[in-house]
Amino acid sequence: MKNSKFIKALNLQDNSTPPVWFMRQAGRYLPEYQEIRKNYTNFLDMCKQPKTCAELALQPIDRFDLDASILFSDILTIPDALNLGLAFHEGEGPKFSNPISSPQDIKRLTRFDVNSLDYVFKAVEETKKILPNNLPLIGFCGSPWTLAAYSIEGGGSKDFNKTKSFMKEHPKELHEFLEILSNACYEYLRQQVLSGVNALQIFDSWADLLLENELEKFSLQYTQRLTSLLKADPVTSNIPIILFEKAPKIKIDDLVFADISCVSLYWQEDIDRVAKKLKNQYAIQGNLDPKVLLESDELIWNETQKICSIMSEYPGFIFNLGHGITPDINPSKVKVMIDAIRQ
Ligand code: 1CP
Repeated sequence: MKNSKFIKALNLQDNSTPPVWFMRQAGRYLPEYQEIRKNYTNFLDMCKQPKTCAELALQPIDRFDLDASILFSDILTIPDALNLGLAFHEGEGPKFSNPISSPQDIKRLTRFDVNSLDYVFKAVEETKKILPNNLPLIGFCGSPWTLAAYSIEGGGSKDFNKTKSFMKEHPKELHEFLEILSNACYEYLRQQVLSGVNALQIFDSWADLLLENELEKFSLQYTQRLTSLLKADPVTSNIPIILFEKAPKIKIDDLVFADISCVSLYWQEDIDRVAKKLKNQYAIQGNLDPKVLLESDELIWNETQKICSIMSEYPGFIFNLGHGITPDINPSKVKVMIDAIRQ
């Protein structure tokens, strides 16, 4: 694994061409994904089939020969394990039938039992069995804050107003919930590592809901709690951690901390500026705007090469998108981008 381009980059070693993988590289934009997906009404039922997860994780690797694979699962498995009743209904995003609506709901929460997520750890094992040798597998979780936001909101939302009110009205109980989630994320990632993942990514996908003074208090503090637990544990202490923050109100270069090996830059970040600040300290992953993949081949080629040329002297550069691939992307456009990186 040490010789994989992806792991080398995470260790700030140079590569002749940057390693490449994409957030949401498996998913609805791929016809071979749709072919399997149509056998399930509820997406979560599909996530509970370890062999199917392995097959889905492998699809983008087979198609594009990427440098890293990511576990096929979802960040919302943890709130589901806390009995919030997750389902993905036809044509809708995630919905919790039993969301956190009051402080009492937090007091009443069932204790997190990592074994209830055994289907995820089996998926890791199955994926490792069929991945090419030396191809790293990334495990992941949502940040405690992002998981809390979904749990309180009861699903996805444009404005997350319920979450914002809960934060104002019940900060103490929210902190208790964030602590529960931090410990759950730690146990969850630890077990993913024991099952075979080679790197970890933490998705703080709703960092942008928080104002500058709230971000530290409600999100970073708990992500740091999680990473310090991982770093103190011999099972996980050597596993590189990648942090994705979506549009944080604190500058990303002021926000990263020593437990992190790599920052995954949101597409709005100025990669040139951040690279100058973080050089020789952190690997950087990013950050083409996924919407560029809706444009002409020529534009995709140019925008991809622009990023590669800015980062050509940066030890530890990993090409990625600045957020996940969306279902409206044509896979042939992804190929254009990969050719531009490897040219
Ligand atoms: O109907 C379908 O086919 C389900 C679509 C889908 C897929 C393919 C969902 C529902 N989740 C996933 C897989 C997934 N989710 C992966 C593994 C696949 C891969 O990356 O190749 C990963 C890493 C995630 C992580 C995830 N889930 C995040 C963090 C990344 C990000 O996009 O910021 C988030 C926020 C989720 C929640 C979620 N799960 C699914 C949807 C549609 C959403 C977003 C809900 C919303 O807020 O609107």
